[in-house]
Amino acid sequence: MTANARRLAYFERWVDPVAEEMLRARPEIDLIRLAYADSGGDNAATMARAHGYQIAPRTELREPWFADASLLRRCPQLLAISSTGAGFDMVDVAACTAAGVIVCNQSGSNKEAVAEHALGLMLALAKNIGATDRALRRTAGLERFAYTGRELAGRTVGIVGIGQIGTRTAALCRGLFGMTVLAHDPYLSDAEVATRGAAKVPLDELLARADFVSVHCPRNEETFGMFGAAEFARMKPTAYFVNTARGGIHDESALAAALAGRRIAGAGLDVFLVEPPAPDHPLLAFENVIATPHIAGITEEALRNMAAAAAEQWITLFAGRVPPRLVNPAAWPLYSQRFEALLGIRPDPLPGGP
Ligand code: OXD
Repeated sequence: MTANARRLAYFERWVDPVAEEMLRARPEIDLIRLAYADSGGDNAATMARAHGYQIAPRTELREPWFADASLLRRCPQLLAISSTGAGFDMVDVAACTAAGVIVCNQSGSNKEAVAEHALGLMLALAKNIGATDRALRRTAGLERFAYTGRELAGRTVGIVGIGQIGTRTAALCRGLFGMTVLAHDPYLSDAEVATRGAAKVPLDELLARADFVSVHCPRNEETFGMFGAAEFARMKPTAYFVNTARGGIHDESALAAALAGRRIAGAGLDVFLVEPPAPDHPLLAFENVIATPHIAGITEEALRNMAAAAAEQWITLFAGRVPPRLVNPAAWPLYSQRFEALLGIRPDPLPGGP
């Protein structure tokens, strides 16, 4: 270990051991594994001295280790927080920016996995794969014509949030099935959305035209509860709703009401407000719902990609360079001062940034 060691803490395990291998090979990094079970003062003391925190996904993360204002007060040496995957909804980004703590994610590392899963849910819904699989296991002499499916070819998909995963989903839908791809993304111009393979439309138009609505935006203050009764009412009664992004973006009671009232044809859900959902969750009672337990982004390939990307990013940022997936560039000036005070070198300036 060198002087001015960079202390990087994480709980329990990385999603793939490649990260530990990469980080343990770096003499300047002191990689510290914590266990939730050691809930006494040890975790608190270690976290109070940590410069970096590799935070677990919301589903696995335990209190009091969410990255909120309270954690930032308890960890005065913290310089950076990095998420497992693309999502960082367990981090209070505004509080981090105010405290001069940078937030990084691993966006792009699991885009193939999630896009393929979204497509899998669309196919499973349109062809009644989940419903017939369940029915076959409990019913003899099943009447197959009761489960006539539909094809994806030539249909319209509406992508909500066309970042890396949305772009890959668009490419699969277009390339494999010749689907028309619409996208709603308030942060991108018509031209940028076009380069990502979709026609930019307002959300209302997307809902009215799409045969499949596929959600790929982050969960934040703007998107929490974005799909409620009014949005489901705008969808076609033959259309399917698919969410592989985050629970909470759709209102679960409103979705259950839309399904019960046959206002939409079905839903494919990889994400829930509380995960994993209880077996008696109301949405799991619908035959036209196909559900998975937030596994879209965790293929073997994606787990390795995410772990390696995170480790590489820690090595970059601890060397004082700009990390490639910086979420809050506004934190950079204060972060740079704090980094220099704690670790003795001034990080590089942000290209074109504050
Ligand atoms: C992610 C996820 O955040 O898969 O990338 O949930």
